[in-house]
Amino acid sequence: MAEITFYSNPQSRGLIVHWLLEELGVPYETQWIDYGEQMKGAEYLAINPMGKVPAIRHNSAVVTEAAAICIYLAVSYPEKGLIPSVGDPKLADFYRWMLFAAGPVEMAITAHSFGWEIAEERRGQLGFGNHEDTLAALEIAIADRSFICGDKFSAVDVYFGSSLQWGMLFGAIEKRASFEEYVNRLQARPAAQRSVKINEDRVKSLTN
Ligand SMILES: N[C@@H](CCC(=O)N[C@@H](CS)C(=O)NCC(=O)O)C(=O)O
Repeated sequence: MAEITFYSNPQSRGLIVHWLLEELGVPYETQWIDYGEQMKGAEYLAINPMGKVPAIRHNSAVVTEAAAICIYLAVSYPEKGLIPSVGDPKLADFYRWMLFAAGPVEMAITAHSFGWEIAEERRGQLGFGNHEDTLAALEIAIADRSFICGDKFSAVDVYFGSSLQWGMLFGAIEKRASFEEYVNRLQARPAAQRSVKINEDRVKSLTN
């Protein structure tokens, strides 16, 4: 039995974790969870009380939240080189931009997508400040480097890159040249392509 059980739906943020699992190349077993009854049923709520995917079980540990899963898996398999070592200053970039993507970027995308008007004087109270400042920081994170942690791809690129890709796809993040170059570089990775195919095949199998 694989030591990782991965709970996902092919049309979800589970794609982020799926990509990371393919990058790691460790055995995992996927349990597809349908939206609705199954995701909100007692059995799955015992895994994630939010009734949302993705989630993983790794031996006896359960992890939810895509960003937390990315960090957890990268830390759990250090030999795969998907997180800088302790003592390497690049580890600061790893944590900093992972949580920036999970917090302020996610919030900026949500606010934009839902058309939330934010009064100028309330911006200091908001973790993402405003949309423009968030995009400017995103641009700084990937300026003059191939990946967030420099020349070397890591798990933060999986999460950060997915946020950027989806934000642009859904029109919540404008398509700037640096964003597109970075995302194209990531999408060209065989593990990213494999994960997309697995999920597309799953969608096809459900519609046929
Ligand atoms: N903060 C969570 C969000 C997870 C999430 O919202 N997942 C959506 C799919 S992308 C979901 O499961 N929605 C089903 C529902 O809430 O009923 C994460 O980053 O993992």
